[in-house]
Amino acid sequence: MKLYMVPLAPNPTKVMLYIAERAEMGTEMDIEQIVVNTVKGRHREPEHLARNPFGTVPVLELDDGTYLVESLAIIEYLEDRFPFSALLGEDAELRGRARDVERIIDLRIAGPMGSYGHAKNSPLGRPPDPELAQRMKDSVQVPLDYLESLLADGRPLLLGERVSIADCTLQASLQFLRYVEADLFGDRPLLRAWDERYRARPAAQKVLRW
Ligand SMILES: N[C@@H](CCC(=O)N[C@@H](CS)C(=O)NCC(=O)O)C(=O)O
Repeated sequence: MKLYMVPLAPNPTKVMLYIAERAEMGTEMDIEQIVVNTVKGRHREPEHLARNPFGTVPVLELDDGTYLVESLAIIEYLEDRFPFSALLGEDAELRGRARDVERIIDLRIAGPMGSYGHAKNSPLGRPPDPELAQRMKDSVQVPLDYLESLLADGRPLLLGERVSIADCTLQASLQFLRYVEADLFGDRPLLRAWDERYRARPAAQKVLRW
């Protein structure tokens, strides 16, 4: 299989973290990672549009030459294909909770964090937009409080002792914020401690560059 990706972007990074976490647990998936340079606009060129008409990354090319173009669908496909020691957890409750927290992060935090980063200090050269930045900052307060409250029982990771797709999705967005030298955690010591703990993991050390 081949994963078309670009290192800094959150959606590819969450899949890369997932693959690295599985490798640390002993599941080698044999996925070649190929950079599509989005800064140079390669994702909008015919070669990439033939893989994914929406022109986004990540894209997973399966062994039969077909493609998956949604990051969560890619992760769930890999969970199904390599079920031993998978990240979602063994029973329905664990899997439900992992998906729930991952969706909250992706739908309520990741998007606004990306927009906030671009509004503050866009690596794509977009002009600063203080009004948008403030709106995005406001919109992540309740979901960040929710994550802080999850960690209040002393769990080391977002779902407990075991790493989950929620950790991968949140950390992928945080890397982008670090790159643009922005921070949205505010006064949330448990999330800050989680961030340090997660970044010390071998999988994170292998994938994260910022
Ligand atoms: N829903 C898609 C979103 C993919 C996406 O928007 N990827 C971004 C990088 S994080 C991208 O390719 N942006 C380039 C563009 O939209 O032009 C997923 O979860 O994979």
